[in-house]
Amino acid sequence: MQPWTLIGVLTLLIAVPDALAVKSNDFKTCSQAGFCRRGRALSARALEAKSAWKSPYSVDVPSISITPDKAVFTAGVKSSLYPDIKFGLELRVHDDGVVRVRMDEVNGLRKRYNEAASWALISEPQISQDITWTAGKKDIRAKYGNNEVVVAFQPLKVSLFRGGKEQIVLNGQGLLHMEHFRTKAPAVTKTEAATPEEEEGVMEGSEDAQVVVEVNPRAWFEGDKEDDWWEERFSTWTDTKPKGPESLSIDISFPSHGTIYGIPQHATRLALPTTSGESPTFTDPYRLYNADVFEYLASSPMSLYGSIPVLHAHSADSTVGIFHAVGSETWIDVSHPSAKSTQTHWISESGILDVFLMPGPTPADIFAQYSRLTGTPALPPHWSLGYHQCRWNYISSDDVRTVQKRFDEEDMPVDVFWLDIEYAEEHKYFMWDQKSFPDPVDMTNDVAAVGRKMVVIIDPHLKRTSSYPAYQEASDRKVLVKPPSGEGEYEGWCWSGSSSWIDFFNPDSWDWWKSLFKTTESKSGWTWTSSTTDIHIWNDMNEPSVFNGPEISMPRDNVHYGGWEHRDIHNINGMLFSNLTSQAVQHRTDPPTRPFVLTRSFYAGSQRFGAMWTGDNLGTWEHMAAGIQMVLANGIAGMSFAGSDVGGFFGNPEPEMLVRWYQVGIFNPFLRAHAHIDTKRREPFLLEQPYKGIVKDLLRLRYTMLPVWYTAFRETSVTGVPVLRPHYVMFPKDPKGFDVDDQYFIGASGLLVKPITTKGATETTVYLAEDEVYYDYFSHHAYRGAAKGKEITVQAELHEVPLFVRGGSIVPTRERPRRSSPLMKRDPFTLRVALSKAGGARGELYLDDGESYAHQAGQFVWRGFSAEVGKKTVRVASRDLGAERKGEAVDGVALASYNPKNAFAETVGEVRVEKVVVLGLGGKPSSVTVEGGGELVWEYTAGVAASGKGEGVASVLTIKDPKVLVVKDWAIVIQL
Ligand code: NBV
Repeated sequence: MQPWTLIGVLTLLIAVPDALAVKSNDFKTCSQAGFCRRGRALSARALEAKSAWKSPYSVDVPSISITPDKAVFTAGVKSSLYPDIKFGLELRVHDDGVVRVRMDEVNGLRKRYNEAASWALISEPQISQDITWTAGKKDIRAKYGNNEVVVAFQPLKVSLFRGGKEQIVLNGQGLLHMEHFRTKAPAVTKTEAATPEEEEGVMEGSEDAQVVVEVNPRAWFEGDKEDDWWEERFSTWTDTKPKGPESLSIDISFPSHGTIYGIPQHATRLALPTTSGESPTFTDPYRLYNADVFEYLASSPMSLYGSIPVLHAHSADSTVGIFHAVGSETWIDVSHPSAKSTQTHWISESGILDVFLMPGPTPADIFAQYSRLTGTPALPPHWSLGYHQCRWNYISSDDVRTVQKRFDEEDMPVDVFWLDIEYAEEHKYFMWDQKSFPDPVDMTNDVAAVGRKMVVIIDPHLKRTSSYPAYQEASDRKVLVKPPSGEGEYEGWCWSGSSSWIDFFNPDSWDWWKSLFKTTESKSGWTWTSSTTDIHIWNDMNEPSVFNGPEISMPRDNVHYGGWEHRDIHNINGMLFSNLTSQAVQHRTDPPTRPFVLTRSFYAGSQRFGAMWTGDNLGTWEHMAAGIQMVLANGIAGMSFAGSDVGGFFGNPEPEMLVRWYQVGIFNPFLRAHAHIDTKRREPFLLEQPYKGIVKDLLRLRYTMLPVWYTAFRETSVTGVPVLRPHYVMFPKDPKGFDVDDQYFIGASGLLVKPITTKGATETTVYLAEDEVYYDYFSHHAYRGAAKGKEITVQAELHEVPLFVRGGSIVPTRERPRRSSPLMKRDPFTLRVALSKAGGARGELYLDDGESYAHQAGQFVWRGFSAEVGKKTVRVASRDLGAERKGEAVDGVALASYNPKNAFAETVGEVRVEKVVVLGLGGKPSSVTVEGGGELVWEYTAGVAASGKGEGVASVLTIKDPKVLVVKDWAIVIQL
């Protein structure tokens, strides 16, 4: 039987449901997860008790201590319910104003998982040197700059103030509850719940579990029964919960912020809808529990493949953020007590409280603060910003060659061909199926002949057979995840049948995993000699997805390195796989090469290791729109290099939908078409006209804009400001833009796009947030926004994608169609100068070799473009930003070692600017010259001036071949 026939059968059995809908029964709702139910019950009791509700947690004042450098505060915390249980609170103020609040149980029966941050953070943050502490009777305050953090003693409450205004509050609603470790008591006798008043009399000295059982005086707070404390069932699975209850509940409020964003990944609006309070949009909290959710819903708080516990709270005058470094399953309730405030309630299954309060005050500040903690996105290889052609599956090496040939025949650009799981014999990744892929190295070399690459899938499940080196070596090294007994190897079911999983928390697995990817032979073990360094990697199924496991994942009581249970690290697990794989790909060559690794599962910090995609979307219009919202949300949590499957993974999109999906895709940072094995082939060359021509133009448009994308990626790799910028990031003070999530800007380029995601559309509205001129990218029609925001209506027939250049921007492009992006390396540039209403424009261009790390040693070209409008002249100039910014500390090494005559710059030394297009001039020039040179060839079409009030086609000055080089300083003078 052919492997794909087998897979067809398998998918029918495992994958394809009766109807296109998520199998909700496979996944828990909050009420089916013991700790979530307990957490929500706690908040329900608090709500009912109103002002009588009082958090039992308080600071043990005599234990307070502050380090001599004044930056670290520690204190004991007590719970009035369990006086003998000790908790420790630690608060640190970082030098950028971020406050880290940690709380753990001290000398408990067991240890809570406290290593989540160590996987997410790039280094131990610098502690502030500039804090004044003032201790009062009721609280202690740390003042630094314009900020103040206040720790109230009884009940414990931590608040962050800026400019005297309360911004973030922990435990303001009294929902903090760290379930301490306990010993299992005999069966519970149900008793009446005691009131807080009754409680006071009985609780002294009554920490003994036996007393809890008989009297249960803590019921007013904890509930009156041991709800799934010691064992939990879901469907046919039983979680043995050997550690008993250890959940963590904390309320985090934003008293002056009415909109929140973040906590990806969910298929929801960017501005997060409510889950509690009055008439919530969703009835379940947002869930963070990395899961392979089959045919997920386009609007739902359900978990998806990745989890980033990062949230922005936003208002017109302030943005603050929080990052909760927790790796276990976490549910987050969101409500708005008023239009201007937000309350959130975080309920985690295990782990310590480790919350970073990011003071903002702008979205850009939050990106900087979060990047200092978890790092910025890696600068990807340049080719990876091109078009990726994938499907499950290209079935043979000849199939790959044929597909490549068809692209070339149709003159459609493409950079990467992908192989899904069927390349691997019996789904033993790395091992080519000899019948279908007899010549993998030749195949890859054929693809690489025009600079293209291949991406091949490596999933984390290892087929348990001694003939499979990856499994056998892992088994010999004892680096596989263990079953609940802590002995032997956990065995689960996945594509490869009976499988085991590497425990990447075990450092012994690291160098070994990296060695597998070497393309040369090694004496010490198996290496992938049947591959080449033009093959990069796709990590799928790393939530991990386990077909016969609870919620299609690993049992929570499985055991990892250090004795931690899977429940403790579940959300971090996928990140370690892509981390190690990306290191492996990086170090195949000496010196290292930039890796491309696509991951489905991710956590805070995953941005350092590569790209992600939004998983198995459906070929529906709703999913197309949701994809945009998800890519925006992932971006603000660090994962800028993101995209969703073009065409939709499931289904057979009709041509209109496919065209619209390409319009979405070319404006995603990661552009890949992909399709399920049961779908019809849908490579763009298979389309009929006019669809084929439209998609070809779209792909070419993407390639013309690669300089914009790469420049935007350079910036995010330094500042963390996302590549796709939603309105609240661009215009934080404009409340009308807070809910906008169907249009966005690309980096700092000034390009604004609104992809169409509805059937039959012929026009759409676009929101312009400011009193500025915006030019249609294609027709040069000038539209005017308004100071208080304005909607314009624009044409959007099938061949049209609404794309605008914001007045005041200079956009560099490369307009020569090529088969792949490496072939464009020496192509000339076009500059679109879009004059602003006030006159003038700015732009940037970043170039480097796109593959190595030489840019970190100063091998790059970074140009700044400007247009200055004077009374009688407009001066368009290019200058060396690398030299200008050299003194700045932003990206340290690279800038400091920059030399304008670096070897990379020499390789593009002859590259010209072949065209300059100036939009919105006030009138026909009398002459156009290069400073120090003669008259240039130019054309002028009269039209609307940027400085005027009119709308309509803008005036266009086209300067042909101004004979200026991209690496040189120059100026073009336009005499009016
Ligand atoms: O490897 C097969 C697929 C893959 O094509 C898809 O992109 C992943 O998200 N994979 C999931 C496993 C099976 C999905 C039904």
